[in-house]
Amino acid sequence: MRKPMLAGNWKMNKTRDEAIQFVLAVEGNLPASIDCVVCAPAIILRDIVKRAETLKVGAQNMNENESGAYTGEISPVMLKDTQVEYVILGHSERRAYYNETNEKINAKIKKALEFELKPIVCVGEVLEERETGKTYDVLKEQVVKAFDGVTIKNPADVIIAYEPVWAIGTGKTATTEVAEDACKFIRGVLADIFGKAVADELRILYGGSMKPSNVGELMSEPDIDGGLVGGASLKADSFIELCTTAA
Ligand code: G2H
Repeated sequence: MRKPMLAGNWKMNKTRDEAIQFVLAVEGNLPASIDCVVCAPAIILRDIVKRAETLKVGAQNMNENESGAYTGEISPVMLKDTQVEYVILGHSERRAYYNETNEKINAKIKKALEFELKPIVCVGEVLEERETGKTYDVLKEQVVKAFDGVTIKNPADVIIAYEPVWAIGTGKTATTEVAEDACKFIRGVLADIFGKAVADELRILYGGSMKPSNVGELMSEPDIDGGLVGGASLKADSFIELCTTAA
């Protein structure tokens, strides 16, 4: 059985005080039957980890090197030292604005697993790819290249997020059918790589304008195990509602 997950991706939002207020407001109000995670800006991770009890904590990115001359970057050693559990890798905003390639994301996944950080690996097509019928080719290429040479010891520790880029922050959620079809396809690709038994244990999240009003319907689909939520995860009451509805 796959444990559902609701992961908030705060992106470049929240000061330290705002984050602490959020943690204090959600603690005690989260369901135990799912993994409730916030992926916060690196500079406030330690403050969140210190106060989080049932809430789990993740970073939003990680450099694939352990140390060195990489100005402005955060290494897996540093994330480990901060005691975060998860790290988002390959988010479409990083692919689009910071030129992250499938090869780079592959190196990051390998390094995260080496340091026992649980990767949340994002894949998804842009609007033009969907409109020209290339969605499944793009998803297959992203998944195959991201996991090239990756060994999965514990499938519960590797998460894939399907985020159609045209649905991110636009208010346009993919229909439940479109989201399920893509997640099912991704699970099939993962089965080709790792075998069906492993693929059946890997969690696949949907992301893209997920909110309390649509999380229930999306998660009722067999291949959608949770959500990676941006905008609707920023307010404590909305995050609590997302988590309780997802549970
Ligand atoms: C997609 C998602 C969170 P939002 O990026 O990863 O953001 O829910 O705001 O569309």
